Amino acid sequence: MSDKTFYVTTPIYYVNAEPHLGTAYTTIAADAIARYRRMTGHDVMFLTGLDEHGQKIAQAAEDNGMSPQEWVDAIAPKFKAAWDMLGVSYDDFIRTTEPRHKKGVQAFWTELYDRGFLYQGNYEGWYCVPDETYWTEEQLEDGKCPQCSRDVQFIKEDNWFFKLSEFQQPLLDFYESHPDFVQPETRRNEVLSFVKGGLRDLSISRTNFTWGVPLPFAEDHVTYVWIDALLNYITALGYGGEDHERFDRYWPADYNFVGKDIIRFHCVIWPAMLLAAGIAPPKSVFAHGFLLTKGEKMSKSKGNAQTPASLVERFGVDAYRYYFMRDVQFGQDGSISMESMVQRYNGDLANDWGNLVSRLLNMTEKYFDGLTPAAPTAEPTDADATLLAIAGVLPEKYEAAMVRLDYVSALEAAWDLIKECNRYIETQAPWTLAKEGDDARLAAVIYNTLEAVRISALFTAPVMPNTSADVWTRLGLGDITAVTDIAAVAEWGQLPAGLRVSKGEPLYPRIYEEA
Ligand code: ME8
Repeated sequence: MSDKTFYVTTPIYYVNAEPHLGTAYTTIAADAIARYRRMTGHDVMFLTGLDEHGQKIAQAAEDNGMSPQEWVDAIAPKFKAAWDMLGVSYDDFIRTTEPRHKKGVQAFWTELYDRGFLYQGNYEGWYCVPDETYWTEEQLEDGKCPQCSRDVQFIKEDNWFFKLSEFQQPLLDFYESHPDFVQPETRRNEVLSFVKGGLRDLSISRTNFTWGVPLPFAEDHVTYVWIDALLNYITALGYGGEDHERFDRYWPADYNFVGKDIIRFHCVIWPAMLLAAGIAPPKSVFAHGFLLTKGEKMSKSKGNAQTPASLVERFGVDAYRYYFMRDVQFGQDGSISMESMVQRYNGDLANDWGNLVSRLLNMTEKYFDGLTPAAPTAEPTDADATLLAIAGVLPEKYEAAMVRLDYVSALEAAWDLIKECNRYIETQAPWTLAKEGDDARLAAVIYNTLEAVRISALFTAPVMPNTSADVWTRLGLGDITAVTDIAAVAEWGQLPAGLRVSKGEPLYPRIYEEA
């Protein structure tokens, strides 16, 4: 096992409804970096899962005439099926109703209790069930939830509290000494000004319903669902259980990926909880933006959410993944539309990538009986040198983009090579070389383009794993998912001679219909 570890997580999604484009977006982004890190030789742990407790879920179950457990058991497979359909290569899938999680939550409470960070008090204030968030009277806007504008409930309960207010300075010190903790920069500023504004103690238990993890020292209280949920990132690794080998190995996480809607939980409450328990916070919380359709946040509650399945049916899995990673800058809001999806598909995928592979394999079939020619021995021409140079800088450019989670630039770097391949074929015109009987140059041109396509497939693999595996198979190469040193495998000249290539169906048949 590699000693370089990489641990990335998605939020655990509420099981009040089925997965949609927004939740799929975070999950695909996490999948792409997880896949890439496996290709750079990291021992990767990629966690996703479900947030199954709390009032909102209990309510959804009741609305559907089921017990909460029946309800979550009915919805959970839909998430797994959606992620399987989207090629999400998670290493673990946690559900907060699992015994391993409950045990970890209780161990955490015992730790905080022993350390003196919990006390009993009365809570009086407002609560937004859809957001599972407490609000004070002053925070409400026109008497509604300031976040989602929906109705709030007044609650008055005996609760247990976490001394969050004691963590203002420790958090500010932590942000100072860990400048990469909150990403991107704009989010960091938002978090800093929030914490500087002062922190109140946090109610961490509820008594007016039972669908949650009981506090070990007060069994009539169930854990506030957000605390329950945040702990998944460590309970999945065995925190609080007998076997914490995975916890020792992977914690602290490299990234908690979240949407910008939930940064206060992840960048304020979460690190404070961990500091209180004597556990290191994650190295980084990366907050991405919202997918907007016609200028509005797409969400389950607004009813403007589409299912990933409907788009996958139309465009295919890899095109789906490509579109969201290529068209929306990770960290910023991005508008998505059917028009731009069709455009990306036809332009980048059908024309640039799919067409290149088809033409090239056709020519290999036609001119070389479907066998890869040998690497050229003649001096490279200027055109060859340009192609080689672009292939040569790709690993570094790609890595530089991926350490910033800049998927757009990473894909652009891969496309620099794909586009150059197309230019190269046009300018070198293998069909003319064939006509003129210049066999040596023809072999050189075909070899070089095949080699560049082999390399392009490596760097498109994290986002488009199926197509890349397919391209490698068509080239007669082995299993691309077995690559653990992408930079070494991408070194020029490794395509063997005499491999049998196969043409196959077009990778991305053009879409003609109107958006
Ligand atoms: O908040 N654009 O779960 P959730 C982009 N259970 N991403 C979006 C999106 C949009 N329009 N809509 C949703 C929860 N998301 C808690 C999390 S974690 C310890 C507990 C994504 O089902 C985004 O990642 O409401 C957001 O953070 C997440 O879905 C919220 O999912």
